[in-house]
This record gives sequence, C-alpha cells and structure tokens, in this order.
Amino acid sequence: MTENLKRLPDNPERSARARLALEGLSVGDAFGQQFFFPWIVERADENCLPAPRWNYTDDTEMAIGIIQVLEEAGEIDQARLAKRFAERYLAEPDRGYGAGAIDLLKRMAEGIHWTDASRELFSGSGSFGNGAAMRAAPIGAWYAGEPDTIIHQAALSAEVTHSHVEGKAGAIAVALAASWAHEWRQAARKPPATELLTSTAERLPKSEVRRGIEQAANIPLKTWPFEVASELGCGHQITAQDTVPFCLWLAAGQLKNYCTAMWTTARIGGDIDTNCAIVGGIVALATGPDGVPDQWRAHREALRW
Ligand code: F2R
Ligand code: MG
Repeated sequence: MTENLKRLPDNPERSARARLALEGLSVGDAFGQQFFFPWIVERADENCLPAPRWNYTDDTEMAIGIIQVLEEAGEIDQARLAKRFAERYLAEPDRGYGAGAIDLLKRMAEGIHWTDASRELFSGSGSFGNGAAMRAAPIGAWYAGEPDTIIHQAALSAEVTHSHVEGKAGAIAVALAASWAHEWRQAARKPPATELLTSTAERLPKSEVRRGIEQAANIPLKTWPFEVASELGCGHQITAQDTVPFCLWLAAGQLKNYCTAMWTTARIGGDIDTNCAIVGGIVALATGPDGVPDQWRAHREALRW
C-alpha cells in the first residue's frame, strides 16, 4: 500500500478492508445484543445460534457513518462525520445509544457546533464512554500499516463525540489493533499474538486505557477469560478504560476463529454488544472474509447505508 493512495476517496482496497472490519463489527454487535435477552441466553450455544433476525445497534450505525465519510472524503472530515452521526441518529434514534451520546447528537442535530457539544458533555470533561472505540476498527482497516496516520485519524474520529483523552485513547487502540490484525494475516511469519497488545500500548497517549492494555499484555492468553474480566473490567461501566483492554486481550487470544471469539466474548457478559463489536471488527481482519460465516451474516439484519 503506497502512502500517496491515502487521500484518494475512490480506493477500492481501503474500502474493502474497512467493509470487512464493518462486517465483523456489525455481525458481532448484532450477535452480542441477543445475549441481553434471558430466553435467548438460556438456549443458545455453538450448536444453536440465536434465531434471526439479529438487530444491530448504535455501534454499527456509527461505524457505517465512519465508512461513509472515509469513502466520500478519503479521510476523517470531522464536520462531515458530525453531520452523518446526527442524521443517522435522527433517522433511527432507537438503536440503543449511550445517554451522553443521545444528548450530544440531539444538540448537534439542533445546529449546535460539534466542537461545543462534544466538549460540554459531562460537565465539560468530555465523554470517556466506549462509543468512540466501538466504531474504530474500520479506521485501522482503511489505513492499515500506517500507524501514525491511524493515530491521527482515529483521534479525529473520536473527538467529534468523545473529547476526553480516555475516549480518544480507546478509539486509537482499537484502530491500531485492527491494523495489526490485518498485517498479521498478511505476514508469512506470524508475530506472536501478544504483540497486538504491546505494539498498541506503546503508541497510545498516557491514559488508563494504555495502562490497562499494558496490564493485559502481561496476562497469558490461555487464562480463564472470566478471571481476566474481573481484573481488567469488561464494559459494565460502558467506558473506554473498562472495555478496551479486555476486548484487545480477547481478540489477541482468538485471532484464528471468529465464531469462538464471539461466543467467548458474549459469555463473559458486561457490555456485550460493544465487546463483540470491538472483538469482531479486529478478528475479522485477522481471519479474512471467510472467517465470518454466511449463516451469521444472514442472521444479522441488512445494513442500512
Ligand atoms: N449505552 C448503551 N446501552 C445502554 C442504553 C440502552 C438504551 N437506553 C436503549 O436500550 O435504548 N449502549 C451504547 O452505549 C455505549 C457507548 O456509549 P457512548 O457513545 O460512549 O456514550 P456516553 O454516554 O458518552 O458514555 C457512556 C457512559 O460512560 C460514562 N461516562 C462517559 N464519560 C464520562 C465522564 N466524563 N464522566 C463520568 N462518566 C462518564 C457514563 O456513564 C456514560 O453514560 C455502548 O455500549 C453502546 O452500545
Ligand atoms: Mg450498542
């Protein structure tokens, strides 16, 4: 991939990678969301998938918005992204958006500039929810192999809704991990999976997210995931700090099998749709398109562009 292709809006290779990340993310989001229904949890296992239709949530809505902007503008144009997010929210407000996100998107739709709306959230500290991370895998896929650009573009994408450093760090971490997964798939000699964690952490701004990923890198990938969830958090707080380190640890341990990654993630609990979206977006880039089974894709509702 040459650097001079970066800004061209019409870039089929970048687009195909971003859409593969979206496929993993959206199927994961819709699959994970099923596990909030107790009657589904009771029955579902590897031999009995939750019955269709699997509706997707805000994670997928916002990831589609990101790809639309990348395909139109060739980069994260923040004004365009804010407009897309607000339009998509108004068209379908019941996709399970976070409380701060609803407040923000309503204000943006009313014409308040995104910079003010985003900075004013949570009494002026900005959001550190996991919402910027949940939609970031397509950015890492689009700019795969260009870590400096990924850091810049993922931060731009986060800032529109998550101006807090932790919110931005979560988005950068997921985008870097997605790029790493793509490169891992391409590599003739595969680097060890823990490198997903170490190479991501070393590029992050000083933050709780970074500290959590450094901690995750020291936990053997064969450890019982419930134990790791209790150590790192698994999204019960809906924040980047409480979500991203565990999701990256799960993805590193399940690079070869999308379905196993999804079942493992869903069974842990926590923020299940978002955990599955983050892990799914990364792992799909490691497995390639064949990793996400046709049956799973068919169970997810059709994506509305
Ligand atoms: N939130 C949900 N699901 C529960 C809501 C369901 C919904 N009512 C329905 O069923 O219709 N899911 C989605 O939210 C998460 C992404 O959240 P996002 O976009 O980051 O939102 P928000 O509100 O900005 O942040 C989430 C929470 O984090 C805490 N928080 C963030 N910044 C904070 C700060 N500066 N100070 C203190 N707390 C902060 C708050 O508790 C926020 O509510 C995903 O799970 C997505 O699927
Ligand atoms: Mg959601």
